[in-house]
Amino acid sequence: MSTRTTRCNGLLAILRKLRSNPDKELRLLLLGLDNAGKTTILKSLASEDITQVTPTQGFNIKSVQSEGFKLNVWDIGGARKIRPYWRNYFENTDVLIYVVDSADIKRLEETGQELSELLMEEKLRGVPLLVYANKQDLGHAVTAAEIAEGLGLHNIKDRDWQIQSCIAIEGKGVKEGLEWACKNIKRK
Ligand SMILES: Nc1nc2c(ncn2[C@@H]2O[C@H](COP(=O)(O)OP(=O)(O)OP(=O)(O)O)[C@@H](O)[C@H]2O)c(=O)[nH]1
Ligand SMILES: [Mg+2]
Repeated sequence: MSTRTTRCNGLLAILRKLRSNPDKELRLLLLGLDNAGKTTILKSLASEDITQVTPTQGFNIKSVQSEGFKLNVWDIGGARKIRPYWRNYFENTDVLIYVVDSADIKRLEETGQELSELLMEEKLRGVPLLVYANKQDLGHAVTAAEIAEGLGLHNIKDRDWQIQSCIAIEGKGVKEGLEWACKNIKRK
C-alpha cells in the first residue's frame, strides 16, 4: 500500500469517527427536590462511595458508559434557592431524569408542581422523561405506581416517559432506568 493510500485510509477513519461520535454521546439531566437522592444515584452509577454524600450547592457531572453510549450526567442541587438555576442546564438535554423521594409524602405535591413546570419548558420540549421513585427501602415509601399517579404521568402525551423504582443507596434499579433511557434514544 502506498503512503498516500495509507494516509487516505487514516483520514477516512477519522472522518467516520467524527461522524458517528455525536450520536454516541448523550446529555442526561438529573433534577428533583433536595434530598431526593440525585447525587447518590450519580455516584452509584459511577461506582463511587455513597456514604459521604452532602447536599449539592451547585452541580456535579460524571461521564459513564452504558449500552455503547457515553452518558454525560449532570446532577444539579435541588434546594429551593437553587431551583431557579436549573434552567441554565436545559440546553441540549437528551433525557430528563426526575428523582422523587418516595417516602417524602408531605412533599409529593411540591415535587409534582416542579415537574409540571419543567414539562412546560420550551427547551425541554419532547425530551424523554425518566422518573426514579427512589428510597423504596423505607417502610413508609409509596410505590412507583402511586408516584406515577400522584405526578399525573399518565396525562403526559408530548413525550416518552418511564417510571423506575429504585434504592439508590443499594444501587438497585438505577441501571435499569438508564437502559430504558438508552433504548429510547436508539429507537430515534
Ligand atoms: N433510605 C434511603 N436513603 C437514600 C436513598 N438514596 C439516597 N438516600 C439518602 O438521602 C439523602 C439525600 O441524598 P442526596 O443524594 O444528597 O440527595 P440530592 O437529591 O442530591 O439532594 P440535593 O443535592 O440537596 O439536591 C442522603 O442522606 C442519602 O444517603 C435510598 O435509596 N434509600
Ligand atoms: Mg445532590
